[in-house]
Amino acid sequence: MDLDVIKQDVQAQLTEHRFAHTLRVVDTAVELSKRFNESIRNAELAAIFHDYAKYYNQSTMKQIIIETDLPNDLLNYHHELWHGPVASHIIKEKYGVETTDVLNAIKYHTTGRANMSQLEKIIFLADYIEPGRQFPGVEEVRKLAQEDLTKACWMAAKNTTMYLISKNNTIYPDSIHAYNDLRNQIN
Ligand code: DGI
Ligand code: FE
Ligand code: FE
Ligand code: FE
Repeated sequence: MDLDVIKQDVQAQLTEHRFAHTLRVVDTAVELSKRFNESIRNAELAAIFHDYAKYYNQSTMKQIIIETDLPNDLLNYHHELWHGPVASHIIKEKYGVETTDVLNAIKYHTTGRANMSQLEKIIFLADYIEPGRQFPGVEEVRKLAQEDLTKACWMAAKNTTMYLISKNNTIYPDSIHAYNDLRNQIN
C-alpha cells in the first residue's frame, strides 16, 4: 500500500499537532533504522500508524478490547494505554497489514514489553525522542540513541516509569517488564 495514501488517512484521524508528531516519529524511526540496520519500510509503516487510535472514544476502545483477543487487563489501567493495542487491531483489519513485527511495534509503543524486537525498540524510542519532545532527560536519551538502541530504550523506560510514579500513577505490568528486561540486556 502507498505510504502517501496511508498518510492522508492517518491525518484524517488526528489533530494537526498529533499528525506533526507522527511525521516526526516516522523521520526519527527511519533514521534509527538506517543506524541499526532495521527494515525502513517496516519502521515507516509502524511509525505512521502508531497513534492512529489516539482520539478514538474510550467506549469504542473498550469495546474493541473486550471483543478481540487484546488483553482485558488494559481496562484496569489508564485509558492512555489503550490506543496502541487498539490501533494494532484496526491496522490489521482495515489496512490488511499482516507483518507481526509491525503490528507489535504499534501495539507496544506506549508501554514496551519484555523481549522487544529491534523494530519495537525503534518505535518505542522514536516516539520518545522525536525532535518535538521536551521531557526532562530526553537529551541524554537522544545521545544514547546515537550508539546504543537498548540503553536508550532502557533510559526512556526508566524516565517514564519514574515520572509516572512521581505523579502517583499506576504502572502497567508490560512497562515494568520492559524496564527489567532492557536493564538485563545492557552490561
Ligand atoms: O501517544 P503519545 O503521547 O505519543 O505517547 P505514548 O503512547 O508513549 O504515551 C501516552 C501516555 O501513556 C504518556 O502520557 C505516558 C503514559 N504511560 C506510559 N506507560 C504507562 C503510562 N501510563 C500509565 N498509567 N501506566 C503506564 O505504565
Ligand atoms: Fe502513543
Ligand atoms: Fe479481550
Ligand atoms: Fe506517539
